[in-house]
Amino acid sequence: MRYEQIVLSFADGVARITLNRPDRLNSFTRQMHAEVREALAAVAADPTARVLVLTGAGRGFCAGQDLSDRAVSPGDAPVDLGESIERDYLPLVQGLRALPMPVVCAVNGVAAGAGANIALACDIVVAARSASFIQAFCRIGLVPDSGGTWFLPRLVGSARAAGLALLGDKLPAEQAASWGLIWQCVDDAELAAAVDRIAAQLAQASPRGLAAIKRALQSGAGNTLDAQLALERDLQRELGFGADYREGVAAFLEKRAPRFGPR
Ligand code: T3D
Repeated sequence: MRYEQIVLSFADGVARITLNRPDRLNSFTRQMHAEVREALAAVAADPTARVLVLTGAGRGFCAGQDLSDRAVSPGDAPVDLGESIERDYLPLVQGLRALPMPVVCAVNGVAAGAGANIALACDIVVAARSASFIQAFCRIGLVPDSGGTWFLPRLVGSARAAGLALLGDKLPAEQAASWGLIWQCVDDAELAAAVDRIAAQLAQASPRGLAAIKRALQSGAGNTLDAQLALERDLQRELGFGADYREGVAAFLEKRAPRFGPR
């Protein structure tokens, strides 16, 4: 596929998707959704890709749905937003969560509406100090989607989730980090280097181990402690039989860096 609204690249085990409609703050069109879906499939299918970085071009990360795509003038036929969610946003969030490799979101600027929640669907979120998170849905009479009503209370607790969702105020990146909404806030000039460091570290780790960690953390949100203990046992058993575990232990004992196999 030839991409027009995103850029997809691969280097040194790191796949990178850059949302690329900077003049519209990388808001989502149907075409951009289709391109991201295609890119996620390409990343999943590439055995050399060990981590995915998601970011935006220009001064914004993503302003959610492109509202100029919506015919909402009086007299226009109403748009079926449920259809849009089903076709585009739901598979996007599910696709990010289901990827076997960790996804690092580099929030380079404002993340609003679905753009904010797509960032929260990623495994590690690093934001530039000038970035912000806005649950803009209430400003246009909508409910947070793309998992917002699921992620927010789990990440920051119900009081802060309610404030963010009901007021739609801008949450600066630094506060997002101090609330535990994201992993880290760094100076703007440091964002690329900080994300590259994290991506390189993940690309050197055991791909099977990381995939299992991602799966276990996701399952934990819906499991009882007993079910989660059983899942950890099963994953540990599977990993313990694998070459990466043997290599990791050997490398530790030989005081050298481990060399893990492909995913
Ligand atoms: O519809 C469905 O399928 C249902 C699913 C919905 C999911 C959603 O995401 S709903 C929420 C949609 N997003 C928003 O409501 C956010 C709208 N944008 C804003 O509130 C502001 O742009 C920001 C707070 C994000 C940033 O403000 P600021 O002042 O930094 O930038 P700006 O001047 O508003 O935006 C710059 C340009 O981008 C501007 O165009 P212009 O005037 O230079 O020609 C602006 O219109 C455009 N832009 C920003 N966001 C969107 C957009 N154009 C279309 N759609 C956008 N979402």
